[in-house]
Amino acid sequence: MTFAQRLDRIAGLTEARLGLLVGRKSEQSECRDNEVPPRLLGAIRHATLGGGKRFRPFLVVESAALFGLSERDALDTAAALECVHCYSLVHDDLPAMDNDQTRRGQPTVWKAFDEWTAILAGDALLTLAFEILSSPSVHEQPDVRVELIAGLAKAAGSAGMVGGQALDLDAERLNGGRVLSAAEILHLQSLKTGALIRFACEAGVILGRGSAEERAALRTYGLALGRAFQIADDLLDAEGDAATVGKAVSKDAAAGKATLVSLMGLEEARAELKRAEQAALDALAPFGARGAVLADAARFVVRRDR
Ligand code: GRG
Repeated sequence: MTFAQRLDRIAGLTEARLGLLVGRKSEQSECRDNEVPPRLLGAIRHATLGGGKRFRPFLVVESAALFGLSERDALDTAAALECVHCYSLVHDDLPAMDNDQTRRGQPTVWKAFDEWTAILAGDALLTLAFEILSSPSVHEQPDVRVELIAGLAKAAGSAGMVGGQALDLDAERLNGGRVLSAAEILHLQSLKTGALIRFACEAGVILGRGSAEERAALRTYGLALGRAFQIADDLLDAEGDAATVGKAVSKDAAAGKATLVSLMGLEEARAELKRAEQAALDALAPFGARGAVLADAARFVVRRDR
């Protein structure tokens, strides 16, 4: 199977599992009672289904595969993480944040529904993630489930993704035009984008009960991958095509957003992207040939056009 086929396959599995986990109208679903208000349920389904690369679920499944776990063994953890990612996109698109109209080639949730429903759909997805992780379907051992819950909470919270989003918006709106340094930009991006990507890689070690050394290696890989992912995202914003990317482009410069592209220009940002790719590849050395799929994932991040 090629890398693209593997990514597609895991995206399909994630989509199907999420479809069940978030609930369906007038049907008994596996993990929810049947009392989700229909309009809210519609917004939750709009936010989670029918699009997205499912790159974080892919990382969960493939990092777990390093320890001999099947796709099925890792899928609910992958789906829980994707719920958190989807919530973050829904909230990021709100008028008070990025004020975006299009996401994954569709109207954003607040455009398709309204602002309060988008806020509530995001809240519901964030809490659903932890409901999923508490279920024995994630792992039979409670201590593994608790470690996943704690790890995801930390990665998503105020010292992780939410903290990075706060630093990003403060820099854009409160800093009185002060230009952030490269170190400050990399720090905020390592939280905003990197924390969830890093956790996706660590989740496989937690599920597979890997050693401290293996965890450290995947953590280093995840951090470098997250950095590469964000730089590639900034390059796509500067150079990409909106129809292919699935959302508006050229927004960062217009908003005065602090990115490596705005600070250093395209060429230096591309060089930094290559350095991050190499750091990710180097971190996989302890896994030898077993790390080939994750190595392909790093190459994919650097070359992606969406
Ligand atoms: C609102 C708490 C909160 C956080 C928002 C995720 C995020 C933080 C902001 C999104 C803005 C953005 C464009 C960040 C850059 C990297 C990123 C997370 C891109 C979107 O992820 P993809 O490319 O999206 O994996 P798909 O649609 O493929 O899932």
